[in-house]
Amino acid sequence: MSIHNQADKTPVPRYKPYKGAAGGWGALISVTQFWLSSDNALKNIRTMLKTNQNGGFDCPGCAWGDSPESGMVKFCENGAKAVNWEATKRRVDPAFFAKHSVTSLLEQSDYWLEYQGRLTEPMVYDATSDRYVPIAWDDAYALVAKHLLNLESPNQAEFYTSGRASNEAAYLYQLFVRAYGTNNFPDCSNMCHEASGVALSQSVGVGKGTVTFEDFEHADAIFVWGQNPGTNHPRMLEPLREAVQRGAQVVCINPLKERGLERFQHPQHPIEMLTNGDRPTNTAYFRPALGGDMAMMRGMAKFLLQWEREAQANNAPSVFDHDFLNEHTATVLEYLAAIDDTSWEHIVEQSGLPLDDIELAARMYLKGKNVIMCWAMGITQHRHSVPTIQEISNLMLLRGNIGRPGAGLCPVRGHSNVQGDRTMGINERPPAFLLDALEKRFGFDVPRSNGHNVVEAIHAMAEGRAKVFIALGGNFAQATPDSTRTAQALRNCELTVQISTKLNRSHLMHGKQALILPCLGRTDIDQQSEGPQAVTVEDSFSMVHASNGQLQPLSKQMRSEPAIVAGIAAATLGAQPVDWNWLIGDYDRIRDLIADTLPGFKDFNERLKHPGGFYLGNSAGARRWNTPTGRANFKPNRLPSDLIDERVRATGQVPDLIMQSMRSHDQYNTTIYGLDDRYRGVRGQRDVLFANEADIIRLGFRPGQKADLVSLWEDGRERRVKGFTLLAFDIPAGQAAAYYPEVNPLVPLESVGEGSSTPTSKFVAIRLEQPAPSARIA
Ligand SMILES: Nc1nc2c(c(=O)[nH]1)N[C@H]1C(S)=C(S)[C@@H](COP(=O)(O)OP(=O)(O)OC[C@H]3O[C@@H](n4cnc5c(=O)[nH]c(N)nc54)[C@H](O)[C@@H]3O)O[C@H]1N2
Ligand SMILES: Nc1nc2c(c(=O)[nH]1)N[C@H]1C(S)=C(S)[C@@H](COP(=O)(O)OP(=O)(O)OC[C@H]3O[C@@H](n4cnc5c(=O)[nH]c(N)nc54)[C@H](O)[C@@H]3O)O[C@H]1N2
Ligand SMILES: [Mo]
Repeated sequence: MSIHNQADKTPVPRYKPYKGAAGGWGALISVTQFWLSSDNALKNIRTMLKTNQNGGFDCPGCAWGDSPESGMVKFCENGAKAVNWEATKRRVDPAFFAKHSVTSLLEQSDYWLEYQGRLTEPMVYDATSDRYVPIAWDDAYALVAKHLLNLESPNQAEFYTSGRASNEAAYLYQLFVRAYGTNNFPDCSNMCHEASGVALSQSVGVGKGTVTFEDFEHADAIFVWGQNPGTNHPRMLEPLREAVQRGAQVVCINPLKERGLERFQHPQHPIEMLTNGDRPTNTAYFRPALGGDMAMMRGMAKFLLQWEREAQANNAPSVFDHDFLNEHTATVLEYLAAIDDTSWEHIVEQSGLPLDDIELAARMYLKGKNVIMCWAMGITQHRHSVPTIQEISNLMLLRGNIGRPGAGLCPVRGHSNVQGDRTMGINERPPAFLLDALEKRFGFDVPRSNGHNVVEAIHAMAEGRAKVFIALGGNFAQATPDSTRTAQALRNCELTVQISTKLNRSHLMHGKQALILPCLGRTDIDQQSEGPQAVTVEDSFSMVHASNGQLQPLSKQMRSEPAIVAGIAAATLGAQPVDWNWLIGDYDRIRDLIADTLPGFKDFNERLKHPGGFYLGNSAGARRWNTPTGRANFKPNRLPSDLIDERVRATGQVPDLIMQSMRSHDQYNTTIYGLDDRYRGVRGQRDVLFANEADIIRLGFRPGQKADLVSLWEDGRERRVKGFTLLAFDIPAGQAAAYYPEVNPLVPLESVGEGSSTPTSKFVAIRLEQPAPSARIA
C-alpha cells in the first residue's frame, strides 16, 4: 500500500511481528513505494543520488556522519523519506489558507497537516476570519520588530531553534538575538542531548562526542545504549555490521529487541540482497529496566574494581590503565569509594538485570582493547541522565578508553545540524569565551545572564513573563511535554512567529498575532544576489561540510533561513552591529564572521573547499581536558535511591506501568510520514501501547482492547490520552512504550532531568483506565 493513500483511508490497525532483517529488501520496497507514489518521483531519485555527496546537499535526516571513503551507504530509507517529504510539489498557499480556518485545521492529524505540502508565502493571522492571510515580507518583518521593540525587556521574548538550521542561519540568529539583548534560546537540544553536553563538559571538558568515523573501524567493542539506529540512524548499521564481521563485540542495551540492532541487510550489497542473507549487528543484547542503565554501568565498574583488586593480589596484569589514570584523571579514589558504597542488591534491583548479565557485559568491556560507547534518547531523557552519562565516562576512563584510536564517547545526535547549532552559539547558558569574542568583534554589550531553556520558556509564556515567541524551525507545540499547558502558553503570547517549511500544529496554537514565514529547506537552491549559496552543517563526529540545494524552490516568495533572520534583524536593529542585508548576499561573509569569533573555524571558507569538509577537532579526543582541574574528572555520583519520583509517590497511587515514548519507523520527530512501524510489526495505527501480555491481563484488560492512559504527578492536574489499543509485546514486565508525540500530554512539565532540564520522556508513571464508552467502539 502506498503511504499516500493513508491520508484518505480509515486506517485498519494490524499487528504482525516482523521476520525480516532491518534494511535490505524491506527498506528498498518501502523507499520505492515512496518514490513512485511521490508527485516528483523521477526528480527525487536524482535528488537522492546527490545526498551527502560532494557538491550535493547534507541529508536533512539524522546527524550520523559519513565515511570519507566512497562505497559506503550515503543515504538510507529514512533519509529518502526526509528528502522526499521536503521535495514535494504540493503547496500550502494563500488559496489553501482561504479554504481552511485555523479552527478547522486543528481537527486534522499531524500527518494530514504536513502532507498538504510546502508553505509558499508569508502569512499573518486574521482573527476576524480565523484564517491566515498573505502579508508582504517587509510588513511581516516590521510587525516582528514592532513587537520586539515594544517589550519592557528583551528577556520577554523567546527564540526557539530546531536542529535543522544551518550554521550560517544559527550564527546570524544568535548574533541578532544577543545584539537585541537576551540569551533566551530554548532549543530542541534541551529535549534531546542536553544531558550529554552537561555531563561530558564536567567530566571531560567538552560537550560533544570524542570519536570520529574512522574510530569505528578500529574498535574491538562497541556498546549501543538506549538507541534505535535501525530506524533513527540507519547508516550506523553499516559500521556495526562490519564490526561484528571482523570479530568485534557489539553490545546492545535496550529493553526492546529492536530489529535493526539484531540483523541488518545491506541495501546496496547485491549478493546479500539476492540470497536474502543478512548478518547479525550484535553479539550480545541486554534488556534493562527503563532508567536502569546507570545501575548496570555501576555494576560493570564494580566487577572491574573487583578484578583489579584480584589482579593486584596475584601480580597479574592490571585491569585499569594506571598510566592514564595518573597522568590524565582526577578524583579516581572518590569514584572507587562510590563504587564500594553501591551495593550489589541496589545494582541488581535498579538495573532489572541478573548479576550474570552484568558480569558478562563487564567481561565484554574488559575484553575490548579499544571500546566505543554510543548512546541516544534512551539514556538522555531520564531524571538521572547527567549522572548516567557521567557513569559512561567513568567506565571509559578506568581503562583509558578516551582519546585514542578506536575508542571514545559517541553521543549520537538527532537533528542533522543540532550539534552545529550549539557550536554557533545557540545556547541559553553561553560560555564566557563566546560572549567575549562577540563583544570584542562586534562592540556591543552582550547579555551576560543565562536565558531560558525549553521548559523555562514554557513557564515564562504561561505566566505572561514572555510575550513574543519566535521559532527558527521545529514544531514546539508538539515536541514539548505537557501538551495542553504548552498550547496554552503559546496562546498567551502577544506574537508567535514560525519560520517553517511545512504546516504543523505550532502554526495553529498561536499567539494573539501570528506569522508563518516560509523558508527554503536543505534540498532547495538558495539564490542570493551573488549567486547560489551553500550552507554548512556539523555532524556527530565534529565534521563540518557544505550543503548545496539542488531543486528549484516551489515559489519565489520562499526565503532562506539566513535571509529571514537578517530581515527580522534589520527591521529591529537597523544595520547594527552588522549590515545584515549585505551579509546574506554571499554566505562567505557570514562564514568570515564565524571564523573571526569561534574557535576551530580559522580560514573557514578556504577549508570548506576540501572535499568532505574538515574536522573541527575535539579537545578530549586529543586528551586535552578543558575542565577546572585540567584533567578528566571521575564523577562519584550515587545511584538514585529510587527511580520513581517523589511527586509520583505523593499521589498515593502505585503506577501500573512505567512508560517510555519513542519514534516509529515512519516518522521524523513530530513529522508523521505514515501510520506503520514496520520493524515492530505495527500497521495503520499510532495510538497503541506496547505492554507485556502478563501485565495487560494483570491490569484487567485483554490484548487488543482499548484503554485510557493517565499519568501520575502530584500537582492535581489530570493528564490523560484516550482510547489507546493495548498491544501484547515482547517487553520486560512492568514497562510500556508508546509513540511520541501522541503521549506528550502525559509528560509533566516539572518532570525533568536534574542538571539538564530535559523532559523525562523515557520514564512516565502511568495507570490504565477503562475508556469512556464511546472510545471502546473500535
Ligand atoms: N527516521 C528518523 N530518524 C531520526 C529521528 C526520527 O524521528 N526519525 N529523530 C532524530 C532525532 S532528533 C533524534 S534525537 C534521534 C533519536 O534516536 P533514538 O534515541 O534512537 O530515538 P527513540 O525512538 O527515542 O529511541 C530510543 C531507544 O531507546 C530505548 N530506550 C528507551 N528507554 C530506555 C532506557 O531507559 N534504557 C535503555 N537502555 N534504552 C531505552 C528505546 O527502546 C528505543 O529503542 O534520531 C534522529 N533521527
Ligand atoms: N515525548 C517525547 N517528546 C520528545 C522526544 C521524545 O523522544 N519523546 N524527543 C525530543 C527530541 S530528541 C527532539 S530533537 C524534539 C524535536 O523537536 P522539533 O525540532 O521542534 O520538532 P520537529 O518535529 O523536528 O520539527 C518539524 C517541523 O520543522 C519544520 N522544518 C522542517 N525542516 C525545516 C527546515 O529546514 N527549516 C525550518 N525552518 N523548518 C523546518 C517543519 O515545519 C516541520 O513541521 O522533540 C523532543 N520531544
Ligand atoms: Mo533529538
